[in-house]
Amino acid sequence: MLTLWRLHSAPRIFQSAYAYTSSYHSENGIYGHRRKEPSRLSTEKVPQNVVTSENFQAYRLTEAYRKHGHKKATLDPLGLQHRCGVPEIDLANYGLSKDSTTQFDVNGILNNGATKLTTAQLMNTLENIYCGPIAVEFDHLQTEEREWFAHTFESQRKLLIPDAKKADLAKLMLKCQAFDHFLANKFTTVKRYGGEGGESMMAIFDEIFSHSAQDDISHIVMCMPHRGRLNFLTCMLKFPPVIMFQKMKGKSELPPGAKGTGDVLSHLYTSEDIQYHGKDIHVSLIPNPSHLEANNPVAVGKARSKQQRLKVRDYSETDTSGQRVLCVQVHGDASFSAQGVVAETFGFAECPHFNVGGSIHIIVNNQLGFTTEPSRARSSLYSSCLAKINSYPVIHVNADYPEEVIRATSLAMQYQQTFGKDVIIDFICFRKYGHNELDDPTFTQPTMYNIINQRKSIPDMFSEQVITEGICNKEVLDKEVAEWNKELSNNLDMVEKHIPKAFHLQSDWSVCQQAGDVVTTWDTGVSLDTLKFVGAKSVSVPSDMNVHPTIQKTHLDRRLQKIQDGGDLDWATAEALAIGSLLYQGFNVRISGQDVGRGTFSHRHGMIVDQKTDSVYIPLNHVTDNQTGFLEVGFIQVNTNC
Ligand SMILES: Cc1ncc(C[n+]2csc(CCOP(=O)(O)OP(=O)(O)O)c2C)c(N)n1
Repeated sequence: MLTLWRLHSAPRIFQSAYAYTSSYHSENGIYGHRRKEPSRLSTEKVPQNVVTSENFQAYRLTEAYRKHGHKKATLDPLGLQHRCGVPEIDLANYGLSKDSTTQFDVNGILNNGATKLTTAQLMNTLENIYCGPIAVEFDHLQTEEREWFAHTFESQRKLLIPDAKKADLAKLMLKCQAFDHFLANKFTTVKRYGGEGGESMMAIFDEIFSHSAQDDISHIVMCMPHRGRLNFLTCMLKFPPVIMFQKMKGKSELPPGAKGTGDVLSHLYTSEDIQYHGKDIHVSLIPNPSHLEANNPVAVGKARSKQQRLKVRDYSETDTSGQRVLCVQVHGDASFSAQGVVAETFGFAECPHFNVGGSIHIIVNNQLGFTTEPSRARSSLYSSCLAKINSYPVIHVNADYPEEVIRATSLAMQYQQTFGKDVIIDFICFRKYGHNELDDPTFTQPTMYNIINQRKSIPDMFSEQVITEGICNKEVLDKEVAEWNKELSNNLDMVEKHIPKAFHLQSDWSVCQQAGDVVTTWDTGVSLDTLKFVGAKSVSVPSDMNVHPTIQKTHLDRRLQKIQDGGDLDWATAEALAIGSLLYQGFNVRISGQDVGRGTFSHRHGMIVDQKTDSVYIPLNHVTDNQTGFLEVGFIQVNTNC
């Protein structure tokens, strides 16, 4: 458990956070809704020394960095993001020169304690604050929030993280890494969606719990997709590894005799009391559905119903300021920007009877959605841009810097607690392996994985840092990992004997019944010769193409063999025959969605990526020389023949 560390005791001013007076008919009070006071809507406070003096240029430059500094920030641990220049922060635009010796009075302009700065000093200070491993987007906030944000971010930018906290974090991340290594060794064929490349997300959770304890939050409701979920469950939420191991060995998490097979490994969930700073916090990590982001509104709804039970916020007869219940929503970068339910949930976030006083959003941004790159997954600059529909602030942070991750989280918590609104942490990391560990990401991202395969892990880098800084010695860290490995081994030994307890269809759910079986039959008919012809074409590529050797062997060669043998066809081949025969007859076909080129289960390979050039070839668009129907992967096309 990490030590007490309080950055800032922010006053709660929920009642002034709303810009517009609600015209809701129940303004005088109705169950589950309390009227919010209108915002002060103060006009922007231009510092006095600016209005009257030559400091105006310094003020304008500072404002430019506040707005545009994020575009220059060093956010990508892989260094792959192509960032163009940021002319908005060029000194020349403000009539300033680096070489000038004139000193500006920045007291009241900048909030980091500086008073007199030359142009060069001011620029360096602003670069350090706004263009480093944390970047903030807050220009779109309402005025009082914007002022608060600039002040808090600038004044806390370099706040020291206590040594004990750093040591604890190094241990926590090493445990997280050791857990992945343990699973990789003992369960070689299991899809675990490991946390490797994003281990510093544990720093976010830890900081949220730590702040929550200090802010008297007693209940946290969380939703979270697959990535790093098993690590979080075991390393931080005390989930018994033995149950996980049983699941990995093909056993059900349900007790013997229970009707049902349980859910998949990455959907396991828990409800647990954890202790921080001597206080209990009840954390519910709700079940994870396959359908990404579908559990977001469920988490918000659950948080609200807890507020009802505890009679706080909208349900309190006296006090609306106490939070007590916090909703934390974890997302993937591709799903956050792609899934409509995220926007829908934002749509309700500030509405009467839906508002929960703000959620903390964490986008675990590993810069890939399965096989899909950001440029093909969204149209916005950042995955997080959707949050601006409600004018929520966004804090981007580079996962390679765990201390910065703590600072980013602290800022997010302070904002949410101060204004009772949502805030987004865009945690930019990477994915050490494929979407799951059985997947080969070099099929589709050869260049990116060249970089990933050559770099050090985040826990190892941070451990080296704390050792070098003399905060912790190697033996202590090694011992921590050894003890954890022993605990995991002991749990593994218990797998055969452990009997899980029933937790499904209990209490309120006892009225539910298991669904019966469903049988589906279908029929189709295309001539065998056409199918054989199309099938062979679906795996033909130009002779000079550099095909990934695995795809050559397991996809192209194997399918050709199956077609020749005339049997034992797999799903993807059947699909290729169906699509190909339509194209052959002149119909267009489009498949829309992320990963449709390669296929979610690495089965389709409708597009083949050249291993040297990253260029893409779609075999089914070359079935005949005079082909008129084409396959389109990933895009929408308006055509009555589709
Ligand atoms: C609604 C929905 N569409 C597609 C999928 C298939 N799918 C599973 S994970 C995944 C990629 C998600 O990418 P991202 O949100 O960035 O999370 P990551 O896996 O990279 O952590 C996809 C497309 C799904 N589970 N749910």
